Amino acid sequence: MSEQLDQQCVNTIRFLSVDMVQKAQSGHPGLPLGAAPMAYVLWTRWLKYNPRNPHWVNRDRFVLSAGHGSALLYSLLYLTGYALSLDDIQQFRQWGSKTPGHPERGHTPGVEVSTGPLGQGMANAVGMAIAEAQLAARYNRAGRALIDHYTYALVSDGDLMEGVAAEAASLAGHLKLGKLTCLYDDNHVTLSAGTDIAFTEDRATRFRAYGWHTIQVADGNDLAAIDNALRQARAVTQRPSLVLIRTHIGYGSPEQDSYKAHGSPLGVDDVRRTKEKLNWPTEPAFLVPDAALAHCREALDRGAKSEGEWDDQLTSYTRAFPELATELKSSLCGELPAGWNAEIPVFPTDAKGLATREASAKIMNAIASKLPALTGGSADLEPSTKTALNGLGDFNPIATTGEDMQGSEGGGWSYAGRNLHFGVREHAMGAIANGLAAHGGVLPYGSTFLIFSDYMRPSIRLAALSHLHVIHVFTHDSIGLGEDGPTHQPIEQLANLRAVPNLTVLRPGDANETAVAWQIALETKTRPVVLVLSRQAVPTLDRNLYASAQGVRHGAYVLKDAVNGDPKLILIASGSEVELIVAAAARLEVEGIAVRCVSMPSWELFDALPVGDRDAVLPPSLHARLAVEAGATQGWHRYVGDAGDVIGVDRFGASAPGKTVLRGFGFTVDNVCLRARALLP
Ligand SMILES: Cc1ncc(C[n+]2csc(CCOP(=O)(O)OP(=O)(O)O)c2C)c(N)n1
Repeated sequence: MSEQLDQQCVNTIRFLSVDMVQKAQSGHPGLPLGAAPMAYVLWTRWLKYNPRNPHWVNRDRFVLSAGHGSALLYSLLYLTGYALSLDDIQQFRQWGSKTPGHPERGHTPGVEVSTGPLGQGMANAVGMAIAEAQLAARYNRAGRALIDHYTYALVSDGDLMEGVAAEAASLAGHLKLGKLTCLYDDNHVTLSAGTDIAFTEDRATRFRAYGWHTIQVADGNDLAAIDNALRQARAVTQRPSLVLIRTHIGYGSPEQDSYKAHGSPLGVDDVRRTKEKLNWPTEPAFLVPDAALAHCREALDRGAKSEGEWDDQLTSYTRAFPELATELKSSLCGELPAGWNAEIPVFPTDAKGLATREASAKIMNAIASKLPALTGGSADLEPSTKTALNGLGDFNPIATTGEDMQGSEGGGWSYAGRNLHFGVREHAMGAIANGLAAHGGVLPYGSTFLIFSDYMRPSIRLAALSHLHVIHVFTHDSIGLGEDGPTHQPIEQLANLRAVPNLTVLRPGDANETAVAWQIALETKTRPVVLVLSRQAVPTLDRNLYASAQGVRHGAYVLKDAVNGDPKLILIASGSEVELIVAAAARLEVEGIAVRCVSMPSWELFDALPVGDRDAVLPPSLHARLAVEAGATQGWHRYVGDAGDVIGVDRFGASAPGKTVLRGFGFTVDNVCLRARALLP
């Protein structure tokens, strides 16, 4: 290919991006100007994709981790033939356009993940590479590499500075994810300054210490050198690669190498000067030379051919391994196979009961063998969160059939293992889980203590925003966890999580509610779900005396109504506090007070009910309402009303045995009765 055409294509990418930002009067021209050459080489020579089918399973994944450079990605998508028009390009950052300020998954064809919060995208890419490695190990057969693709991320200084990316890179190095390559836009400049004021460590050495393979490209405009580096990256199969490419932010513009080129339109005059400097016609804006478009659009034929060949492979694979193929296809579609929930236990009535985390362990293991997509793990808390899939293998590059390592879940060590070990890396766990879900074919869960969900909030938020099906299992859900004290006792975390749009939070009250909560979590395909579970035992209710746990599906349900059917008071609780209101109701009934008990494991599911169904649980005429939950009271007045009351925790906890702490904070049957009586006229 002639150098001239290459250069024309690179400049087309550059100036489409610059013109987008200029027209919108908003955006980031600096990154596209500097990084266009690496993007061009990757997208025209290495990346395997079919613009006509952005969902093709075996495509290479590309993550623009530095999401502020979205104009670059949109230019690439348009030029290579995705369903994005020049008009869409010109509507950059406008209301309702396909080209929003930062890339949004599910909104623009070809955008793999929503990026912008720096560091997240790079960690998502690690998740995608894990998904690829696991699916390949589980489903590929000799001579039939059905799952076989690479994962690329374009990362910036900001990405490499963020802790989440460091956590993920550390894990990726340990896991030897050789099919992951990050192209680092090493331009020495960030939003507010040169990197010399805050970011001076030797990045290559740092990544080598993580176990990565690093390659330096001295000149980010040298297409042959970039091409060569990507070739080297492919050749190293046992380590992820970081290609450090020295670029210049705002290349060619008067503000080149200055932070001023990072995030503001160049302005009419500087756009002209930049075009002149790079020998580009100053008019018209959004110029796309025919030859450049034709060359970039060769991706369409290339992609159709690649996907066509893969389809043939899938056909012959299906013939050779019909059962495996059915299983894989079902996982890729996000289906729950027939009978997936057939073995979920029904827990017998038990006054002593069990912790909902214990119930969860039994439920997960009853499901896992029938739901091959389920994969996940914890941030080094498995013995406490109880989220191991027993005997289903540990995801690790060391291939052994033994269980000779500490912490092994059984079933051997290999990429086929379904137990992921995130290490003490909650932030990366959240972002990696998002990458796993975005990849598809796996249904990921992550687990830690509820208190440490704070470390994961950014990725939980992104999962919700991106409609990713990720399940989080957060245990040790209240001051009831006891001795670990206030640093470990969640207070405001439930309120925090409930504040996230498009997130379902479930705090089941006993073992059978936990079983239903897990089913809801798995059936909910378009949003993340958080399961909030207790450390301490809670009684398993007698469902002959209390309503079916299927009521969890409504978010809140009448567990037991007043004996005379005409309640004068409603007690509402979630999770471990359900046992308290049940006991209090029994006592109040003896006193002649007609009480309705409502179990409310999920605000979101309840809020989604038609108003009539909600009113049937919480009749508007009944004002005497008391909510009991061992967490911040914030938000509960929505359900108890101005005339109601809440027993909650609005200060930090205390270190003592769990029962003592709960008692000290008023979580006793006596106190519930006392506060309840006070609500009656
Ligand atoms: C977590 C997070 N913090 C802050 C920002 C705001 N922000 C956007 S880009 C940027 C830094 C830009 O530097 P770099 O990553 O080197 O990108 P470049 O300037 O080279 O385009 C910052 C701080 C962000 N997007 N995400």
